[in-house]
Amino acid sequence: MATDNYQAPDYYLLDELLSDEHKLIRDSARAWVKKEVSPIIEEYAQKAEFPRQIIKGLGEIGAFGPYIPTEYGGPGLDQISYGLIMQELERGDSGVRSTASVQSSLVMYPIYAFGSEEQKHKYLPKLATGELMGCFGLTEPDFGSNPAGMITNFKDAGDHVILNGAKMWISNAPFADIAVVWAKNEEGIIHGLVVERGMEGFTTPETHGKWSLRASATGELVFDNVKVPKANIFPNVKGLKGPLSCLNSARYGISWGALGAAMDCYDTALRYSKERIQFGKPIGGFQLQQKKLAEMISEITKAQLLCWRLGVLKNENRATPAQISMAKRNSVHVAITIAREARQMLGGMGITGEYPIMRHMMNLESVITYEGTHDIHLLITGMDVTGLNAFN
Ligand code: TGC
Ligand code: FAD
Repeated sequence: MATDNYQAPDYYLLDELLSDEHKLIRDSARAWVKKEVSPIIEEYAQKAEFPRQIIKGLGEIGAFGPYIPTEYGGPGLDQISYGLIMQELERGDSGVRSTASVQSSLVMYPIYAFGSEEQKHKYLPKLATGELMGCFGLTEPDFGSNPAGMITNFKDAGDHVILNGAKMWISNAPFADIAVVWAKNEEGIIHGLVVERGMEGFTTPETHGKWSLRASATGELVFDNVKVPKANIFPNVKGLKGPLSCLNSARYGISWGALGAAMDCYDTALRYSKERIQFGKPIGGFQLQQKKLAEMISEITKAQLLCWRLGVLKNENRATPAQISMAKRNSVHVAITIAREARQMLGGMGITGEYPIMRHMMNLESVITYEGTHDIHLLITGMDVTGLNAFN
């Protein structure tokens, strides 16, 4: 990839809405991405491999469980800090943000919110540094948008349970040390449990052939009569609201993250438009190209405001799941639209790995699908405003 000259767009001076601490955290994450992610990410995406050497650094910049309290080894930051870190990571690559999102919102959050004190002390400090890595198993081959139908189940066997079933499309699965798994008990009630690598009958085959999120490792979780101690079951939650609560946190982070990818595409296209000469002048001087850039910065600015406001509400514990759905859907739509337009602005160069745009564009095809598809989030908003359920 060409040198990383990224300059973050801030058209409405939104930095003035951030505290000094927010800016410090954001700038540290930005500098870390420039140093540790930008130089290597194209190579890892091309070879479809997650760069595991960045795990330690992710822990050091506070990207694992940013809002988990210090008493459990987390950085104890607020929700805007969490959002800003996700924005910077996804500016580098959606796959890097994915790894941090899963670790933070889908593994550390449920252990923190629903786990026993013993579970929290056992796992959270090591997850915060990256000494342990986790994954989250909700989706199954036949139940994606409709996780309530899941088949994965466990049966009581004294001091442990016997877990059977399979999860697919699981980020971080191929290298995770632990998996937060959602499964039904004998009464058909969903519970969460921590399954550890090495438990007999638990395997994590890797998913190959992805054209998207290539620098993130994806796999299956297969449970063949796995003996899981009862001490690994979360005592404080049951039902689908358990996994859906984790998704609220992850979707919030994605709202900021996808904007990071959009900002990188805009910045790249803006710089290119001033340097690339056709018909005797920079292409940025043509009205058609200015229309694209003007629309990009307008959409980025609106989405930045939406995310910031959502962060304020989340800090006050007032953000609703439907508000989070709106922001996730909007940010990803804005980002994928900008990536497609920005790619065209670079002409043939836009399809090469010299620039990050095509990689962002392909990554965003996953981001618009996972954590609830574009359609599912629209239906959540529709249900919220009408009071009528269009899912079933
Ligand atoms: P429904 O009957 O509406 O609700 C069941 C129970 O859950 C409660 N609930 C929520 N609780 C917390 N947060 C939310 N967002 C919630 N939404 C619903 C609800 O109040 C109810 O509670 P209770 O006490 O009455 O039982 O459920 P439904 O079966 O009709 O489904 C609703 C629907 C379609 C919105 C939901 O299933 C959904 O969001 N589907 C999308 C699935 C999804 O997003 N999967 C993501 C998998 S993980 C992933 O993609 C990780 S990618 C990681 C990365 O790399 O970044
Ligand atoms: P389906 O649910 O089969 O949907 C297919 C199409 O039908 C979609 O367009 C959808 O919008 C539409 N549709 C479905 N229901 C309705 C309806 N009621 N009305 C209108 N349209 C509808 N899952 C995890 O649990 N953990 C992970 O870590 C994880 N990581 C992922 C990483 C990647 C790279 C990808 C691609 C996915 C990941 N997922 C993960 C799974 C992801 O959450 C699912 O792919 C997603 O929820 C959609 O499920 P599905 O693929 O089965 O699509």
